[in-house]
Amino acid sequence: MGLFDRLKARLVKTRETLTDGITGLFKGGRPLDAALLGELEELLYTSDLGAAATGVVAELGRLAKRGDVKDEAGVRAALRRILVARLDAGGELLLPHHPTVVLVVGVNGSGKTTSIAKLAHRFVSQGKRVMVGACDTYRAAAADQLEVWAGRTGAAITRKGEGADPAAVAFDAVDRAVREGFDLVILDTAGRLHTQVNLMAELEKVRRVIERRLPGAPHEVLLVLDGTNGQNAIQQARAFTASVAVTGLVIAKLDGTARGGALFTIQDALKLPVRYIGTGESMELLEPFEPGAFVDAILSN
Ligand SMILES: Nc1nc2c(ncn2[C@@H]2O[C@H](COP(=O)(O)OP(=O)(O)OP(=O)(O)O)[C@@H](O)[C@H]2O)c(=O)[nH]1
Ligand SMILES: [Mg+2]
Repeated sequence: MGLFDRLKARLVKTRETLTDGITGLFKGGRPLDAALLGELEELLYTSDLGAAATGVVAELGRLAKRGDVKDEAGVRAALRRILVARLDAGGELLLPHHPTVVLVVGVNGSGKTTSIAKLAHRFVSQGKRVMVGACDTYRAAAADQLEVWAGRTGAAITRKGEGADPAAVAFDAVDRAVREGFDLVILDTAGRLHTQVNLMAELEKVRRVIERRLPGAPHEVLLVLDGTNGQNAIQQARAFTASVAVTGLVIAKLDGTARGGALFTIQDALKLPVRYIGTGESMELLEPFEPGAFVDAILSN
């Protein structure tokens, strides 16, 4: 199965809602008029496009008025173009620094540790020297989970005991990576809610300590969002962007959700590029985000 087929297979729920919905709208040779556009807007809402749905349909309406879009095929093609243009892909992580330091943050259970394992796998497979740092020191099991992944992927790990200062782990990991010549350091952090003020402040401290050891680092702060959370992810994400300078998004668990459309609202609201999407639990199931492929996967029939 190629990458596109896999993505299609994983986004089946979102696609079924959208494509079957569009087919349904034009059933019986209905003309493309205001009523149909209104129903299309509702359909986009249902697919969790949220506020983005209005803008998308307004644009379609303008095209229809000018006669540039006339029928179902035209609507599908125009919708594809409009949706692709609304997405911002961050592209594959580049590793311009040695080491490049990536801090990973997000709410509880969003998919941080799994996404880190996937990233480690990806870059180890490319021959890079990768280290993961277990800055989630609240549960011993968290570092154990990361260590299992490190073993499977061939990444090195820096960890300390339960209850250690997360910033101290970050410092040690970066320090060791600098001295031992690693290409990439990925730091796992404990999940936290945006309402937990102390924990949000802790992220800032982790960041400061990293920078003290390696000026310019962390080079990337990735916020991992749970794709099944849909619109809720936005509120959570805002707090993270306010506390720590998030540079990009990873949307995990896009498989098996009818809410793939939330990606449009998330991008609209946060203005942050999506670097990767997670489409399953195993370590190969992370894809660099490609707007064209993504829209095709939720729209093609
Ligand atoms: N289906 C699916 N499951 C995923 C994906 N990414 C993560 N998961 C699952 O989501 C659950 C939580 O993942 P973790 O990586 O442990 O999440 P976390 O953000 O590190 O959680 P905390 O450290 O507790 O905050 C696990 O059961 C993962 O297998 C994905 O892309 N698809
Ligand atoms: Mg975790």
